[in-house]
Amino acid sequence: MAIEQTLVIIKPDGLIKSLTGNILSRLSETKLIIIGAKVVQVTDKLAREHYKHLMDKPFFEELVHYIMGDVHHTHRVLALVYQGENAIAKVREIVGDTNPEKANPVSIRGAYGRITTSGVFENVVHASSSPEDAEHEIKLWFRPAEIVGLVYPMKDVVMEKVIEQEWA
Ligand code: IDP
Ligand code: MG
Repeated sequence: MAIEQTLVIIKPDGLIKSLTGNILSRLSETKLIIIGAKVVQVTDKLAREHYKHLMDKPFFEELVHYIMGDVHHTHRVLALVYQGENAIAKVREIVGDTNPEKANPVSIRGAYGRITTSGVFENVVHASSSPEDAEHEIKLWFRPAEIVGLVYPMKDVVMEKVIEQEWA
């Protein structure tokens, strides 16, 4: 069985419902290890890139607002990278089906997700669904230095005139 990485995002509804600890406990059942974790304020650009496979869906604009936190008035999500054998399927199993009404009731989405009247599935967590998606998503959400260990090939880039923020 291959060692895989997978991206998990605790979406704004997961945070606002105080489900963070519960979700992390459920995911720890997999015995996978966390190799990256951070709180992210999702930009419009990141939201559209992350969900670009759904660009043509009628719920796309609402989905962008949802992941950005506009709907739940909390502009943050918790992004995590899990690593281990068969990580993608193991996490998807605990996370459950995309549609919370169809998801196994003991899965995270089955237990805590809901369908809004406007039709978006507020399903509490994101989890990558294939090795290709996982690689694309992890590279989109994390920089190499934010991940522990060599996960994907890296390259050195010489920066000139980079302005970064420091504590004042
Ligand atoms: P996934 O999150 O299970 O991988 P995707 O098809 O990648 O499912 O969809 C991304 C997100 O878009 C879902 O988690 C859900 O929030 C929302 N979504 C997907 N399909 C629908 C739908 O048919 N109606 C409403 N919302 C949807
Ligand atoms: Mg998906």
